Amino acid sequence: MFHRILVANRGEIALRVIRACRDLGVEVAVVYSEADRDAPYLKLADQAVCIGPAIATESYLKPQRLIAAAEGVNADAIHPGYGFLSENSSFAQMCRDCNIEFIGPPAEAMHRLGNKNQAKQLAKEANVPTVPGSDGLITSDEQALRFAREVGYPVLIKAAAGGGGRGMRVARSDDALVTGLSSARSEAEAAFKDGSVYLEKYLDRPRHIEVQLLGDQHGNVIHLYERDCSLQRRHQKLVEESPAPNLPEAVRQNICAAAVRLAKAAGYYSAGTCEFLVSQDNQFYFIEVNARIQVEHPVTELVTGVDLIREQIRVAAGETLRFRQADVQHRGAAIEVRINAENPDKDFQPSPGVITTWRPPGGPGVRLDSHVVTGYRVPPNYDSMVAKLLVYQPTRAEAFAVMRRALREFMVEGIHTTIPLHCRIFNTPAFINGRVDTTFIERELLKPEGK
Ligand code: MV4
Repeated sequence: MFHRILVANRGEIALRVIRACRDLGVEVAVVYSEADRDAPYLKLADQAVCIGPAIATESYLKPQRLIAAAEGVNADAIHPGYGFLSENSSFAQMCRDCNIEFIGPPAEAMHRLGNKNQAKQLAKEANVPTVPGSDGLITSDEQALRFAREVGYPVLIKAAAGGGGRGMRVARSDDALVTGLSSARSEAEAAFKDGSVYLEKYLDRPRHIEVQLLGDQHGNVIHLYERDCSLQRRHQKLVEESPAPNLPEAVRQNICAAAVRLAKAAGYYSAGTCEFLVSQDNQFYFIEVNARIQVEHPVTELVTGVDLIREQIRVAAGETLRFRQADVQHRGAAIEVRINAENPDKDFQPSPGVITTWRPPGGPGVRLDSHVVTGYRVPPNYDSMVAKLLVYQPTRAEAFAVMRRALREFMVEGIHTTIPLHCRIFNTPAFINGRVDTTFIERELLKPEGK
């Protein structure tokens, strides 16, 4: 096991990793920027190291500063959390070149899966269903038009280097396809320094279902079942749950088995997620791999009883997975909502500032993952998430009741949050009945007459 881990992140995930290190009896250091200087979780680590100014490109996103911090505290591993450098294969390689273990997948697997087009090719080789699409990258307008004629409109233009919806364009006609190709290319070139794009048939109102994976460095890979993350706004997830409601058991087993096949084909280890789109008629299609621990990992921890951060650290240290697939039991229903410092009535405008009242819910079946305390100042520089509220109950209906109760208990003053929006979501019949898809939030909750 490691002697000392450096947490190269901030906020709730930094606290989550500090807690896992304590539980494992591993020493832990944490980095912080000047904007996070007074963050209360810093005191829960053995050491805290300032890595630069508030602006992330000069602190949390600066590989050399993080490596220097790790060397300075004599850490033998870095936990990247999510976001920032967590999916940067060059950073992973740089850590290992400096004899510091990167707590994540191998750099080669990260590199290959980071390109969505390559990930898709790999999926096909592993016999994992993918959305009907152009075989490989699009190199001419003629090739794109030919594909669209074959599969029919609408089609979706995707950036190979993209992910989370960046560099995507829907095209419903030849004209829109040609203009969309050129704008998607320039957007991707500007954002990722890689303008390559590919095409897919555009699926109508798909669900977003992802499979949690865990692999060790000895070739063992298991899944920890699925999460439904269909409730999103502009590719920002709002609610995640497990099991996915109304998903036939046979489809569920097939999706989970497909995810494991892909991870094995990629030589993947550590924690990771395989994302799928699931059509209205329950066909599933691989879209991308998230080569990191995700925000919503506690949903899976609740339904399986596995501490994913702890296991991620163990496998990074070279240990063999402690469970076989048959040992992983899924029980009950878990739901997570993301509490963001945003004003849902003002187009989700960020709402940083001092939290004057912070009275989180508690009681049976409630878990709150948050770095916030009363008096905490939400800095304007980073992601706006201030807490993840989770509930766990034997059934989905009971989980909904506890979530409504917990949302009512939750008192926050001084900033706006997404709590009122969640109160509405959990009283919307379509969601209560598990009829969810990726257009639900914008269709059911943010339509003009709904305001
Ligand atoms: C799609 C799609 C429909 N058809 N691909 C959005 C982010 C990226 N991970 C993939 N995304 C989508 N790909 C095809 N062929 C619809 C989406 C999509 C979406 C996917 C997951 C969660 C939310 C979404 C919201 C809008 C669109």
